[in-house]
Amino acid sequence: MKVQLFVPPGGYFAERWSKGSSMPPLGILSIAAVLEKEGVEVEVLPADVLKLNWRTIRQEIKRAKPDLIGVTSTTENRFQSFKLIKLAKKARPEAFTILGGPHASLAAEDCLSHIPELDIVARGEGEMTTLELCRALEKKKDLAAAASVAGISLRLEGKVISTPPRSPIQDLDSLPFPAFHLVPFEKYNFTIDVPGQGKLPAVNIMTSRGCPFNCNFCATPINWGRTVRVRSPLNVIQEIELLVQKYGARVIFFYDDTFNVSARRVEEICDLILERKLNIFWRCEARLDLLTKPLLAKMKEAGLFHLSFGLEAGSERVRNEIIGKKINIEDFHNLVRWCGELEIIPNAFFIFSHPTETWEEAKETIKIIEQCKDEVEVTVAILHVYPGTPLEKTAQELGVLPSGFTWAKKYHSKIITLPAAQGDVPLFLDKLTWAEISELVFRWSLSGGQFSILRKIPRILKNIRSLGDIKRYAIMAFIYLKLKTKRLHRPSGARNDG
Ligand code: B12
Ligand code: SF4
Repeated sequence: MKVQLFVPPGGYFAERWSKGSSMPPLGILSIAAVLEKEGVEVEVLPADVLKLNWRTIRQEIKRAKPDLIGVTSTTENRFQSFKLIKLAKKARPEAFTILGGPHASLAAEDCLSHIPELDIVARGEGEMTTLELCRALEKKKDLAAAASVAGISLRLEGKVISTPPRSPIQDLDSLPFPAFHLVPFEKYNFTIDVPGQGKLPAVNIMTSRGCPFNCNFCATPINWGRTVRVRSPLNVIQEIELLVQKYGARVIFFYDDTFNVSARRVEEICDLILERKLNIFWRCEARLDLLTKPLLAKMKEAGLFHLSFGLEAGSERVRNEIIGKKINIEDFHNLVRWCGELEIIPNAFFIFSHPTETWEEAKETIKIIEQCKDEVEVTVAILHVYPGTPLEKTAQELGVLPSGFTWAKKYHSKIITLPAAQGDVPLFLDKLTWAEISELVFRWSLSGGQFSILRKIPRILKNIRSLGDIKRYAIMAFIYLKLKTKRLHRPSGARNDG
């Protein structure tokens, strides 16, 4: 069996994330590592950094003559992934096509029902699924042979069927490290600015899978499960040593959904970083209520300089009852204070337009942002709907996703998207008007947030598809100008606490 695994061009990495943050795709590199270890011939083609276009992708497929062609997908880049699957089938009809990643996992039947060129969807973890598929298809080059493999959906005799879910990999240490050597590592331009050090070469790493929490908009508890599986501290350190020694990493970005789910494990990782004098800087994403000041001090000593966490909403009702975040505001303020004392950059995530969120409640969020903007790096987003999440069900009930909606079709007149911002992913709008949402976003950006409407104008114009889009962007422009004028005419020292 010969396998080719693709990151599609455009979308995911190539556009929004290309300037200094393009990073290796850990998912398909982990699959490739397992295949390689088991003697299956595998190639990884990240079309983004290899700058492959549709023509050169076709040539690569014709050259390699693979038996299985796999593509990774997120909801944001799904149309590029679908296009690649279609192209692959056309270029090599005798190969099986397979789609994996968060989007395909959570919308498997939707993908298979609408894309005839797609043979298989891998749901959830792809390492063992792909290996077992190779073994099954090697024995018999017939799609029916794949039906014995757990964790897939496929089309058999015109009907989409799903095999039972695959049990999660319990021992993550048993997996080889991602096959970084299969991608042109030097082409990844991932650097991170470290205070006092400038931009340093960085690498992404995942040390756990799953999240015990259950926020309504999040794909992780469904995709990875609510039982968290963790790699041992030693195994993590060995990967960091490889990244430092072989790939020149100076900054490690722990992308775990909840890096600090076990305080003890974080402490042990810190101890090993210090004992082995790795001399790295690192950042991570954490649950803010699971941190204590002593643990944070230890993390700082081991190189932590930047800490991201979600508060999501200022209103306690919205945060805890609607989203299910279960976070107290006191824990947020304590953490911000500790970060200040320890010289760690706190980075808080907020989202506007939750189900049932009123204007008064949304203003509680902007009030917190304006209060803490000098000490905290703030990231804001408008709520988007992703497949498989509890929010998707709410969106269906409220008609935000109309009946007949499919993730596989590019344009649906009843869906509101901001293609110039977060791709073709539906926005969730409930109680807030578009003018109110625009005001929230611009109040954040005018108080120091990084959102430049001027920079986005060419993309906005390129992506306009309907009268509704024109109306929404016009409202945004009007609100922006109104706030900007108000700001210019405000007496110095006046507070914006509306
Ligand atoms: C790192 C990361 C990023 C990085 C990506 C860098 C990179 N090169 O990977 C950056 C910062 C760019 C990013 C951006 C965004 N991200 Co992000 N990101 C992540 C994060 C935290 C880790 C990804 C990762 O490395 N996972 C580890 C690997 C091992 O897992 P994996 O990629 O899923 O792969 C496994 C399986 O999915 C499967 N698989 C994957 N591909 C394939 C292919 C085949 C053929 C097969 C068989 C199997 C298979 O097998 C793999 C091994 O088990 C995930 C959360 C998570 N827990 O995964 C969110 C996540 C992927 N991001 C998400 C989102 C929403 C975003 C943003 C929209 C955020 C924003 N507001 O801007 C953007 C959109 C980017 C885009 N255009 O798609 C969502 C995606 C939901 C969805 N339905 O698509 C996730 C799941 C977070 C969440 N909990 O909701 N992200
Ligand atoms: S948003 Fe974070 S805490 Fe909430 S379920 Fe997702 S990964 Fe877990």
